[in-house]
Formats: sequence, structure tokens, C-alpha cells
Amino acid sequence: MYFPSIPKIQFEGVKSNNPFAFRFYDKDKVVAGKPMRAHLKFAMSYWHTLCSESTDMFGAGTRCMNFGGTTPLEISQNRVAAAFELMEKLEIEYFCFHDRDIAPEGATLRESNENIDRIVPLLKQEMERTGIRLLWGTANCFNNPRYMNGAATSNDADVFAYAAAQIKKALEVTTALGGSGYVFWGGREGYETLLNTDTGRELDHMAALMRMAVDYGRKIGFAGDFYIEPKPKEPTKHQYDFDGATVLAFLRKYGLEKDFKLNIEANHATLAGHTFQHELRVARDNRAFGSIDANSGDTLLGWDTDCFPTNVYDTTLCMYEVLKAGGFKNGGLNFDAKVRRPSNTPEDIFLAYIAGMDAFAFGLLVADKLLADGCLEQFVAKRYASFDSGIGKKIESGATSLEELSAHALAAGEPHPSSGRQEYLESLINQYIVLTGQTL
Ligand code: XLS
Ligand code: NI
Ligand code: NI
Repeated sequence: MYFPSIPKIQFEGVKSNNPFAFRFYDKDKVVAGKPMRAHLKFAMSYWHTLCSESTDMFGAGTRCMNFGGTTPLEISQNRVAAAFELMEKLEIEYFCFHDRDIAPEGATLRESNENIDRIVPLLKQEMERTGIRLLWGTANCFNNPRYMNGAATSNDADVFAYAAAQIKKALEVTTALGGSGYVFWGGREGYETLLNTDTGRELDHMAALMRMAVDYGRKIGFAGDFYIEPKPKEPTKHQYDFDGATVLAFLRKYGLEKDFKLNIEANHATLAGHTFQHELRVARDNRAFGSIDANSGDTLLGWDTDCFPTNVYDTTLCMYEVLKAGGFKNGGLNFDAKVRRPSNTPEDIFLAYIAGMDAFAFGLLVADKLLADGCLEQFVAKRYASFDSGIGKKIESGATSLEELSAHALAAGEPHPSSGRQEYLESLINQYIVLTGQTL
């Protein structure tokens, strides 16, 4: 046991004073026809949860993540047991990883691949024992110095080939473990200066690698979704996958839109100058909603802080969009989140997950109530009612022209737009949060 002080976390309800209990996440409670666990599909991120020692640019790690191992491979082996103990104790049913999270990078690519092959059977065994599943896999093509100029968008064809080799292996492992998704997050796919960059050529290369990944994945039996995870900047000054809209344009330009969906991360949305809800809406409007990296940014810091999400207002609006999109299919809620550097004990990791899971469970309950009552839907439907008949209907069906609209405007005179009632609607969300709380 790696976390002997932590009990199995149970649902105890809102009145519980036990920090190691869920207050809102009642996994089998049925909401809108499905148990909470099926709506939320929580996943553990291997990298933040089991690899990060909480270093930052100015300081060393504040916790040791060796799990009693002395060699990199031994650490990785022990990490598997720790991962499953943690997920079992937290009732988390999915996980996500990068190739380099599960096994150490070796001196050569061949050695790295062999390291992966030593760990995969252990993961498989634990997955079979517990029923825990792989939400998505990915390749870390950003940490190693070889990727300093990018991976698929490097100026060096040998670097491109190296990334392709890593992605090939990661796809094989994801498929072998029955993963339902494969993520592309373009960690170094961007530029620092346009003075040395052929952006058009780099984007062609990025699309080419994705096309090859789809072809190979389908060939070896990967039936899940490919995702792009948009992020506007960091580590590069400008990342090509800036936001949902940019990614959709890229996918359509290169004919990749059928195989790819979006993996929306809350903190990336805010870095792009959007709200989390905005990015989810863009995905939903374009039928490209896939999965979520659940975390939150710090409004006072301008980088990807990956804080655990605890803001119920945000989780409510997120789950509202998820429900409206028809819920998760292959995707889920991956906690791409890390504890703060001073939260340096194993207990803190558990407390952080409990906080995040409870925040989403509560958000789900509020969103469900909002949708069941339909107050926002009714308001929005009424707000656009002028398009339901008459000239509005003609506009929507493409049955009018500038000539006819001009004649209409001349005859109708000055329009009288209606109030958007923003403040009222915002207070309604608060009201629903309180009303939902009262039912618990
Ligand atoms: C980093 C990204 C990363 C991806 C997976 O900002 O969020 O963690 O989710 O490569
Ligand atoms: Ni992420
Ligand atoms: Ni991120």
C-alpha cells in the first residue's frame, strides 16, 4: 500500500465533516436517467497525480514521487500499483497518460519502447483486476530537448520522424489497453518568432502526421476518438491549436474533421481569452464535443496553473453544456490538475480529487435542474422568436434577399430590440445553486 493513511472514500452527504468523504458525488445516484458516474466519467491524469514532484521555475519539488523505487524502471513499476490504489480509493474509473508518464525514456528510442513494453502488462493486469479503463493515451513530444523547435512542426525531418515513432508506439499501447481516445496536445507545435518560421509548411506537416496517425490507428483497430486539445500559448509564444474555432478550421482545411473531436481544457480556454463554457459551446455547436480536461486557471496568474476545479458556478455551466451536447460518449472528465506546491502530502492529492469530483457532481445536479425546468431554454427560445415566422423564418430558410429585406425594413420602421436580461439570468444560476443545495 502506498497510501496507508487514506481510507476508501465514500459518499457521506453534505452534512459530513469527514474530509475524506464525498459530499455530493454519490456515484450510483440516478440523475436524468443515468447514474452520476456515467455522466461524469472521472479520469485521473497520470502525469500530475503520480509523476509531478511539484517543482516550479524557482524551486525544487516539495514531495517525493519515487514510491519506494530506486531505478527509473522500478519507480514506474511501483507507480502502477500506486495509481490503481489511488483510483480505487477515489472511485475513479478511468485514467489518461503520456507514454513517458508510465515508463522512463531510455538512452535510445528502442530502449524507451522496451521500457513501455515492461509496464503495459502491469497496467493491463491492474485494469483487469479493477475494471478501471483507459480514457485516452498520448505521446509526450514536448519535454525532450529534441523537440525544442517542435515535433510535427519542427524544421528537422528527423525530429518529425522521431515524433511519428513515439506516436505510433503510443497508439499501439492505447489500442492494446482498450483506450477510447487518443489526444494530440501540441506542446511545442507553435513558434517563438515568425522571422524563422514557415507557418504554412509547418501546418501542412502537422496535418500530415495526424493523417498518418488516423490511418495507422484505424489499421491496428483503434476505434476510439482522436482529439485535439486547443491551447493558445505556453510553452511556445503562439501555439497553432489556439482555440476551438482555430482547431476546427485546421481540421476542415485538411479534411480531418471526421476523425477528430475537441478535448477542451478549462484553463486553456481562459488563456485564450474565452470562458470554459465558450469553448464547450463552440465544440457543441460544431458537433465536435469530445472530452474535457477538468481544471481551472487562476485569474491573477497568466499561465496554465492547472488548479483543481472547485468553482461550482463553472462546473454548473460546464455540465450544462455537456448535457446539452448529449453527454460523454468516448470522452470523460480528466482531471488535468495538480495540487499547489505547498500542498505537499499524499493526503492533499486525495483531498484535491474529492474537491474536484464533488464540485462536478454538484454542478451536474444544478445543470440537470436547470435543464429540467427549462428556464434558460425558454428564455433563449423567446429571445429568437422573431425568426420563427414571417421575415425571420425566411431569413433562416434562405428564402429572402437583400431587396426583400430592404423593403421590409423600409415598411417596418425603427426596430425595438428586447432586453437580454443578463443580470437576471445570472441571479437565476445562483438561485438554482441554492435550490439544488436545499434538496440535498
Ligand atoms: C498541457 C496539456 C497537457 C495535455 C496532454 O497544458 O494540458 O497536459 O492535456 O498532453
Ligand atoms: Ni490538458
Ligand atoms: Ni494544460
